[in-house]
Amino acid sequence: MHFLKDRGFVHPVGSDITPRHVYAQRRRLLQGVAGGVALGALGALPAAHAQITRPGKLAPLTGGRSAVHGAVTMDKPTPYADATGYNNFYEFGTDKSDPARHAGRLKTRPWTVAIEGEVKKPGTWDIDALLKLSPMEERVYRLRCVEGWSMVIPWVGWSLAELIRKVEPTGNAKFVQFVTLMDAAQMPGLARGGLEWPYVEALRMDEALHPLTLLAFGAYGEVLPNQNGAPLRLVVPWKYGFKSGKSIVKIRFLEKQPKTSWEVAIPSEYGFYSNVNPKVDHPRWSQATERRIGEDGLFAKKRPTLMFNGYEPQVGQLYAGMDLKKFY
Ligand SMILES: Nc1nc2c(c(=O)[nH]1)N[C@H]1C(S)=C(S)[C@@H](COP(=O)(O)O)O[C@H]1N2
Ligand SMILES: [Mo]
Repeated sequence: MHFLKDRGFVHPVGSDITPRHVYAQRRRLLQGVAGGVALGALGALPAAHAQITRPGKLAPLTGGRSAVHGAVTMDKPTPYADATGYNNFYEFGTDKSDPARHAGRLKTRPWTVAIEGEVKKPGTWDIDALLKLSPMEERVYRLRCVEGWSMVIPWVGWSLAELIRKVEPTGNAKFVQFVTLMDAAQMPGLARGGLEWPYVEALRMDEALHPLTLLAFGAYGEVLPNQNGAPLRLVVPWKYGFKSGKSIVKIRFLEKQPKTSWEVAIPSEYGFYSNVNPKVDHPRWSQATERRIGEDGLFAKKRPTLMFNGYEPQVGQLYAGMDLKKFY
């Protein structure tokens, strides 16, 4: 029970997690408080929910407790400065500090997301309409980069499944592709090449529909910092970080498995699935352990990487019978 050793952070425990309908009811009650009802009469919100302090840098965007199984890890959240200062967002440069330095120029309004392909309701969503599609939830997920480091980030968003159901995929839709912004005027990294732009990623339909697959609009109780993928990005917690495309502009429903940017760039190293798997080495390094960002003091031990990044109980059955060495 390593989490008991963490200091200064009260970890949520399973019995603390308020089901979403209870939370929603409580929130409605709180909204009614303006009418004069004493707040004390309603009882306090669960303590753990208040543990993530808003950095106070961007517009607030809070979420209720998620009822999705496994949506709140017990691990201590990564300090905001690390989560927003050490990033991969190649459109802004390949150095870990480039996104924080250059993404400030990204314009996140107006912003639209096009829904295309095998759906009964294609169309274009304005970001502000999308924000209201489903109640925001806070999900504290581990994010494990294929490079061997990891973070724990309190995201704010809702399950991608909510949007998928709304646009009604046809029977031909087997894959969901995410196309991210490609704008050389705002993104200095595009000129350098390296990857195929726009950055594209994709999931199998059942992966996309899994309740843990999150469309995130915020983090740390505020709207997403640009360097983390504002105004919306995907977060697939059991896959390597690169599956979680930032600054999405298009979601396409496809019959055939599409190629992803990393597959195209380095086919010998990156496959379509890219599930976190400590037993499958990257061709150039081991994936058995990881360094938790924010814990990298002189004596910080590396952590063992967990199968499916620790989400095996929730997602393992999606891959039952698949050879995970072949489908890496
Ligand atoms: N559009 C885009 N999305 C992207 C990337 C990128 O370069 N461009 N990098 C990916 C990689 S490799 C990782 S590890 C995560 C990092 O997310 P974070 O910076 O919010 O931790 O974003 C992913 N999404
Ligand atoms: Mo990554």
